[in-house]
Amino acid sequence: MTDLIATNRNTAILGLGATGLSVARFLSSIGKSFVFADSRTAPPRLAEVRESYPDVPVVLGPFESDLLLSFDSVVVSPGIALQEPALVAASAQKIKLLGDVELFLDHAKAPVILITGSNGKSTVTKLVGEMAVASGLKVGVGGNLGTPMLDLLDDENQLYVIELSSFQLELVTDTRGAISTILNISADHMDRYAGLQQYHAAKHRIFLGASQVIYNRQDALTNPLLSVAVKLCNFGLNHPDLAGFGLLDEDGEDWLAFGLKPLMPSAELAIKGRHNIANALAALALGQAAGLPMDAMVQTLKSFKGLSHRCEYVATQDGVTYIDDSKGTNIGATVAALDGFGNSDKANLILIAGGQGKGQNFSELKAPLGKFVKLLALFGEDAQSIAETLAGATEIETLKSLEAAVDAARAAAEPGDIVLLSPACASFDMFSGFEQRGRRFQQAVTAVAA
Ligand code: UMA
Ligand code: ADP
Repeated sequence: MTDLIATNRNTAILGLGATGLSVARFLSSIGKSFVFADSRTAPPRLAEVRESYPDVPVVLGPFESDLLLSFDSVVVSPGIALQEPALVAASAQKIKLLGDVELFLDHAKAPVILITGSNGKSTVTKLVGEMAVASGLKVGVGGNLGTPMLDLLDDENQLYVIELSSFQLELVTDTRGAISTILNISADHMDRYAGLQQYHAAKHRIFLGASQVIYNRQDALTNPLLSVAVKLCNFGLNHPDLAGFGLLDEDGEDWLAFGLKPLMPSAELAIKGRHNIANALAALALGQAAGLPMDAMVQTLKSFKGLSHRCEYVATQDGVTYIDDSKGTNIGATVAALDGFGNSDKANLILIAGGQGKGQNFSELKAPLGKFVKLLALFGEDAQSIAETLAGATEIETLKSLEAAVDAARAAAEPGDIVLLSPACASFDMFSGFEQRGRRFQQAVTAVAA
């Protein structure tokens, strides 16, 4: 560490991932010097860092508790918990801890929409981005979705649509007049938080300093505790109030509506499932808050087919349909997928699940499993403990790999059934991320037909 103390650089970037590298590019662009530190001894992007920043000191390996005490500020990557002793020590010494969100909001010159929630963030972020494009705007779309937000900064942008995780929100103190929403809250990342209350508190930081707030009127955990000065709008799958988005019954058909005004039949949405109707309503509310024209937004809802690995159709083989919901990485998402595809008259689903359970309480899956699922094929790090928790809810097999789980599902499926990969778990025990897990599922399914 002495090498760090000896430098005259006063900003440390913690984490050599997508965020850390975007922060480095940004600080370089405004002429600021920095050092890097990562708690891993061989972070995957180390070679890239050495090549791009040959003169910048890099400290690797577990953070020592006094690592950061010589800096004025520390930009913390979202994957690093604030309970890390080096960060606790720095905070106690009044060293400024910040995330990429603060740097981004300090420098964004166009209106910003901020989107968080336990599920549906990426879908809504992409949808609002497409609505903005259809309205003729130059828009930057990213954040937790993939492109780090600092890489989106462009003075020609007319709008930013940013997905935020609870991790990214932990250090946010002022969103500087953003249009902010929490789509829904159900337990996730319980391996990082002491409980739902702490996770909820992190999410609610998205409302600090917001100019307009959109909340889910059917999910009390999303309701803001705010002063009346902030403009509020809400959405939900029930009848809308006069200033909200919801569903109206028009001659026996569900229509998306704003107040008393019907906008389009829900059957014409290109994205499918009840949860996606909620996502569409949230996107309309956000777009309206940003001044997007209703016509362009409705046209987008009729054409936007959704993102890969979110309840994505893969194939039908021997009368059995295969669905890839690899992005279903928590119980709430998997329950939404089971509700969407399940037949409550006769169990028709074979669910493939498992991976890293992130400290969730899997007994919440018992009721939907009993209702819709004829076989649960489990694989991955926490398969055994999940199987023990769910014993008796339905038939359960524990398999060694995703491919073996697909084989077991295929053997159990009958014509008319649906094989659904919706793991309710993180993928990092076996895959680089949910995308790779989804691709491997699709390969295992289609390999048989080839
Ligand atoms: N890590 C260490 N030591 C370090 C730094 C990181 O062990 O010093 C580990 C973390 O624990 C984590 C991994 O490295 O396992 C990556 O962490 P990171 O903070 O370096 O991540 P980035 O590469 O910067 O990517 C982050 C988001 N990742 C996380 O929050 C874990 C990406 O979201 C996001 O797309 C990217 O910034 C750009 O904004 C991914 C994600 O999984 C998709 N998000 C979680 C989710 O959606 O559930 C929150
Ligand atoms: P996120 O970015 O929050 O993970 P995504 O839009 O990528 O959300 O969707 C992830 C998964 O969550 C989807 O595969 C789907 O099963 C589920 N999902 C999407 N929207 C909702 C919603 N509004 N409520 C519950 N589950 C949802």
